[in-house]
Amino acid sequence: MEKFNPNDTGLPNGNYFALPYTVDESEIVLISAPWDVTTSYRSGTANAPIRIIEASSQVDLYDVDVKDAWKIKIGTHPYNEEIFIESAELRKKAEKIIAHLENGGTVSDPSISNKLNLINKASEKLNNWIYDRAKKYYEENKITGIAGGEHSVPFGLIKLLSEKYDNLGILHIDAHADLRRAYEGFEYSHASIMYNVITKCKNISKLVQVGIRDFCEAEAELIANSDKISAYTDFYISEQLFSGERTWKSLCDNIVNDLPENVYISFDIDGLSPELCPNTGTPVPGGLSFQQAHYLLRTLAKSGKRIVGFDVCEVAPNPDSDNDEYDANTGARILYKICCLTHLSNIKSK
Ligand SMILES: [Mn+2]
Repeated sequence: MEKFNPNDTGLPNGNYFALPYTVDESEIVLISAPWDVTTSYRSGTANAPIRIIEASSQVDLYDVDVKDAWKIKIGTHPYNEEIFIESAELRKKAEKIIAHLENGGTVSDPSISNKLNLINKASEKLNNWIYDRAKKYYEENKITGIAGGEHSVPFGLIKLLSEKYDNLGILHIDAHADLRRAYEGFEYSHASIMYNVITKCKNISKLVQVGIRDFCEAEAELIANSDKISAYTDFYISEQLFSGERTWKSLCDNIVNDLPENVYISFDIDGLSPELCPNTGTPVPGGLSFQQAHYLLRTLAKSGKRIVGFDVCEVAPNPDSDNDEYDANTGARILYKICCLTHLSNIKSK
């Protein structure tokens, strides 16, 4: 610790941001979830945690909102290689299921339903693993963040927090609504995370979605008919800004006002403009700029509301691409900003 110099480039040590803190002494613990089983379009996000760890050693630790931000004790839960290996094996089965469905098959065909069962069970096991790890950390008054992996991975953490807090709100930044019911037969699909959260977790008082721009009729109906969901779609946001009706500040104030006191941030990297995450699983034109996302997160942290947990998902470095480092770089910077703001919001609300 005496040797740590926040002005140097970080020396890779296997920890996020190359920070020197142990998990025991940390106030925030990051759990890696290298899981990529149900992504439908382009895979690769299982590589993200390791690649974000690598890229994060290049992130400067100065933060405009937190003095001496490098002193925030951010710890790294030991990387669990077994998750990565199991994910790779299940991914092959998932690809067979997806191909079968694309060729007109159904989920109830016997060869398929067996594979589906296996995947749904394994997803549950992962959810429980994260739930148990995070539970221990919250008992020690630590906050947990998850680095995905596909967007199904935070379910266990959100479930835990929905039991811990009477009214939990979710700030969900994403290109997709993720409100599909068991997409392609996968009960814990990346495209179903918020459907599962809304239907299976208690005490979720509000889901506030920002940047969504690619969703189906049934999801639009669910949003329209649920008083728990507020959606600030990409169309709505850009219309308000282009017409001069609203400023980004006034939209961010509204978004934050819609949330209760305790807030979980679920950040799908594809909520950002795809130039910032060119290799993500399902990139969609449009989306938030990096600065808009920053401003929104800062507005939340300074509002007096408390960030109680978070995830950053769907970062998808792709070794075959020549710009793949950029995805991990963006992911690392978003993750660091959320860590800093989590710290800030918890000091403020004390
Ligand atoms: Mn998502």
